[in-house]
Amino acid sequence: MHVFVLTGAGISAESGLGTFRDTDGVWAKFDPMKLATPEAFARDPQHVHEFYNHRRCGLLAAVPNPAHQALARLERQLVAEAGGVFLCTQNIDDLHERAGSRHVHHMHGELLKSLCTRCGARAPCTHDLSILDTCASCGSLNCLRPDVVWFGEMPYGMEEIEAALEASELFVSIGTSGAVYPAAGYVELARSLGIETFEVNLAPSENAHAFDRALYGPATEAVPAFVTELLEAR
Ligand code: BV8
Ligand code: ZN
Repeated sequence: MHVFVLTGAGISAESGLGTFRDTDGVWAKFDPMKLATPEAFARDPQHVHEFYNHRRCGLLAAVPNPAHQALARLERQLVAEAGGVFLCTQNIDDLHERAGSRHVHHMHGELLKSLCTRCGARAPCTHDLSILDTCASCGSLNCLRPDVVWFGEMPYGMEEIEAALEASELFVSIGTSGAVYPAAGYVELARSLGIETFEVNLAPSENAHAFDRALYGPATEAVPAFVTELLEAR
């Protein structure tokens, strides 16, 4: 069985990482249009660096939760049966990987990587970035940015995502509000392909109507329950 899983900030909420649109979410304190756009970075790069440096510190102190671990268990079981999980995450954290998921696609990039705006080099990044940094590959000064996809920028691996979705028998959306495109459009694409759709979330998302089935509750309870039910039902 091949399952396509889309995750959002809600799966990492109980690991202590903020969501975007909940009342106490990250964007409630910061305006994304002032921080998560290339224009914002061009206008005030150090301010944007400080926003991501703060979130990187938080991530390094966080640990995966039972929801991340349940998806890693699902992947191990299905791979053992010649199936698999295509885990497409909107999140820029590495909690899926630290929980043991092997095939993770970060469509919005990764907070623990830097990207050189001059030569395109990517490098692991667990430290603060600033305008005083130089690129280890090309030596340019003040050219590094977090390797994340900002509003108005093309998400990573769109063709790979759509090919994986077409090859799946089940589409599962976990911990996302369904507010940001193109990720929010994947459930409609799944439906148009005749693929069963399932939502696992704290509360119904903006596109809850598009799902065949749903399970609501905190991810640390709902995701392990969902995985157990899916593995037992086959
Ligand atoms: C694109 C990375 C062109 C950085 C993010 C005007 C100008 C420019 C673009 C647009 C525009 N108008 C519309 C657009 C398109 C735009 C968009 O969709 N805007 C929205 C606001 C309308 N999209 C883009 O710009 C994208 N690129 O369009 O390029 C293109 C596209 C296709 C083809 C060709 C060209 C790029 C978008 C990526 C932006 N980068 N993040 C960073 O992280 O700082 S987006 C950001 O929001 C996050 O990454 C996240 O992925 C995304 C969605 O948030 P969620 O993950 O869903 O989190 P949220 O807080 O919203 O919801 C949390 C959910 O969890 C809730 O439902 C809650 O109930 C639940 N929850 C909470 N606690 C728990 C829980 N569930 C379970 N358990 C819990 N404990
Ligand atoms: Zn460079």
